[in-house]
Amino acid sequence: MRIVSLAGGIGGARFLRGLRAAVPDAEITVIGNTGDDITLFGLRVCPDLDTVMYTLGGGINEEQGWGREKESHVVKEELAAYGVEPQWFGLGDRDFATHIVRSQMLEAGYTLSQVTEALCDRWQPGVRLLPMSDDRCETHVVITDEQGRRAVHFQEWWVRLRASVPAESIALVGADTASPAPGVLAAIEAADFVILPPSNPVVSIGTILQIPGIREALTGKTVVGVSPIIGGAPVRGMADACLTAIGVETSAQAVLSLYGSDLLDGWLVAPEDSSVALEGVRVEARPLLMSDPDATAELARAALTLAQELS
Ligand code: GDP
Ligand code: FO1
Ligand code: CA
Ligand code: CA
Repeated sequence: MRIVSLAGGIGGARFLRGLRAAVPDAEITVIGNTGDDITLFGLRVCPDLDTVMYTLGGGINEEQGWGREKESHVVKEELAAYGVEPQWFGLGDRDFATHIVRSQMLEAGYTLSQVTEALCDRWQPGVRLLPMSDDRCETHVVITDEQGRRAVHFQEWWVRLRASVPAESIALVGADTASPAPGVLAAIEAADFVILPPSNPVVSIGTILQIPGIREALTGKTVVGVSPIIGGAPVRGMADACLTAIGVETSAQAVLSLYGSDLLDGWLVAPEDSSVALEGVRVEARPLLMSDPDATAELARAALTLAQELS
């Protein structure tokens, strides 16, 4: 069985862990969001790729959901002692090593796909992890604060401002000229079906869908999505602030309509959202909380079963 999944960070990674457990023999290709990527201290940081890699590779900080377990922060403290900015982004020592390897390889001329493959050689995530694109495209958010109206990097809005300032708009800078990374379109083409985990519909899945060619490639496939919104609120994170920025209500219904029936064939919602409907899409209610590995594998199995029924 060949499965393609698009993924952001925490929601995507946790779902994928359940999917891998549900179908250990399947060939799973993950197309990861790189819109969150940022260069800090001269190093390239790819939060969502790393979250997937560490989560599936057994190195994630489980409570936090991102970064490494058993982490220390000596380098961060030393950088702060020099007054080096930004001090609002918390890179740990173990995590720094990943960014050093990545940056060294990028500097030597390797593509992000090649670097990701090399990093995954160590972590053995059990899936093929591909960045959505090897081209640099980063999510920016237009805000108005005491410095006036300006665009800031997504990480500055998300981490420094904790999405407390309304996002007036969200844009993926560089998307127009970006291409899908090698293997992305071929994996979609070869897939038996495509599963959208409960990742952020705007800054994770929505970002990947903006890379020219990806959405079009998905149209011909059987695609099943899992709602990240339960009973009018995101399970965690600030997806509501992102949805508001693009004029979409925070509900399983509105996210379904946003994706649309040209993309989705099936949509899993929580029992409290069972009235959700859209012509051309089979909607089913299932427990959507990824509270433990068993519940997550059960959710993945439900998505798979629906995809198999629809394909
Ligand atoms: P991020 O990049 O770290 O923000 O992670 P993703 O984009 O992959 O996923 C974030 C989304 O996951 C949020 O909108 C959450 O609502 C959703 N999410 C987190 N945990 C759960 C869960 O247990 N069940 C469901 N259905 N959604 C979840
Ligand atoms: N999220 C935070 O809220 N604060 C941080 O200091 C922070 C550091 C960080 C370092 C590496 C990494 O891979 C992720 C990190 N994140 C941090 C998460 C990151 O901002 C994610 O992109 C967002 O949570 C949304 O996906
Ligand atoms: Ca993310
Ligand atoms: Ca379809």
